[in-house]
Amino acid sequence: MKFLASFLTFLALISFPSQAENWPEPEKLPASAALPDVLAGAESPAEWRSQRRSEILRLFEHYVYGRSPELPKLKDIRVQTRLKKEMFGGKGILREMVINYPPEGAPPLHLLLALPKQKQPVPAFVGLNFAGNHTCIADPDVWLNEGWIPGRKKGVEDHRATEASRGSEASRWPFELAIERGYAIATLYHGDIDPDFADFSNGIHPHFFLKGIDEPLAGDWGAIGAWAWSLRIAASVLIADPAIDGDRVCVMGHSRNGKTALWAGAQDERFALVVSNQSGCGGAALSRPRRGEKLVNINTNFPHWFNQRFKDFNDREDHLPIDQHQLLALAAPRPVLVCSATGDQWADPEGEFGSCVAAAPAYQLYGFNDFKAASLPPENQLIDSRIGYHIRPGKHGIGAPDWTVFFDFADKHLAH
Ligand code: GTR
Repeated sequence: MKFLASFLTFLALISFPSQAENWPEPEKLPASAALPDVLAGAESPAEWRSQRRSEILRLFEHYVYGRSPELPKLKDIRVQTRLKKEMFGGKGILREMVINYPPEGAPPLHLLLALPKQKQPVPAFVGLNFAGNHTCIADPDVWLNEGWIPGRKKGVEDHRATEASRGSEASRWPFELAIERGYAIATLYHGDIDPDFADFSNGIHPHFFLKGIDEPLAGDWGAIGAWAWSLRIAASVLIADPAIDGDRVCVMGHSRNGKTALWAGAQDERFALVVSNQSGCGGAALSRPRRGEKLVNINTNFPHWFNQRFKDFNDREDHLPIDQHQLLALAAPRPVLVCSATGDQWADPEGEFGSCVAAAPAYQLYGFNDFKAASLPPENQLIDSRIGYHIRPGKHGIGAPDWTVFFDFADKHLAH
């Protein structure tokens, strides 16, 4: 079996030459307690873009999230509107779209979109939800998801949604507030493309396995990679939508979906702004300090989120050739906002803040006099430089007050 896997890896390398990096196996990488340098000598945006940025991106693919297939072309994406109606006291529109994309048989995505009713195109946030679009608003016309749903969610029986789950996560998706603020919100369920459990026989992954193999190779994408891919497909659809301002599509996410938003924003520069809400380990939080959730925790509890190589850094964080500040740096020069909560030490607010500090050189290269804060700001005080940071009191979660911070940050950075 081991021989077969090595042979298939070899085949993958010759068929995808850009995968053929000559990087050492994780166990051969040297230890360094210091954070890896963001710029590594890049002295201009041109040097950053042509060399260092792409190197960091490939390092994250290789050792952390895995490599994703090429994004489907817009002409191959089919969008059907299954719901369109006026809502929110006549001030907004609610739409739901079914998105099909290659390869043939890939699981369809369902994109729920709430937007202000107006003639001019509006800026939009797109983010993944945890349990189906029907949980994001209590509306009988929204599609009741028919796929696998995590069992611990309200109104879920045997991992299937019931009518009782409609609107159960509505507090996380303040559509009316968005409409008042002049933004659209689009959301899709991450389980549409890959249900959140450790099994690679379902969702999108098997569509890309090499013939004769039914499990991921060391460098293949995990769930976060697949979820990020679905956000990028959604971005293609939103950018092409005449109601949306395609230059102002922002990607956001909470927790595991925050890790995903950062990875999607890093790979896809069509996202004009990136928001991470309490994304923690494998998201905005640095891995080296080993506070809160550690690699060994995340890789044990969620073995399907990252690629297989990432596990080789369990309890060996110092050997990582990158750290999470470089994920933020990949958003440069686009605005990126990192939000923490004091009561969410599992996501390590200090490590999330430390990432912002260490990512700043990439922004400074572009002339942004960025992120000068040396210690955590007081609660509820937004640092609104090009890298933004905010910490609020309270626990792990997301709601209207968090979105208010996102809109304030976007207002400042995306104003025309
Ligand atoms: C936790 C996990 C975190 C975070 C969170 C969530 O159990 O340890 O990394 O992703 O779940 O997504 O709510």
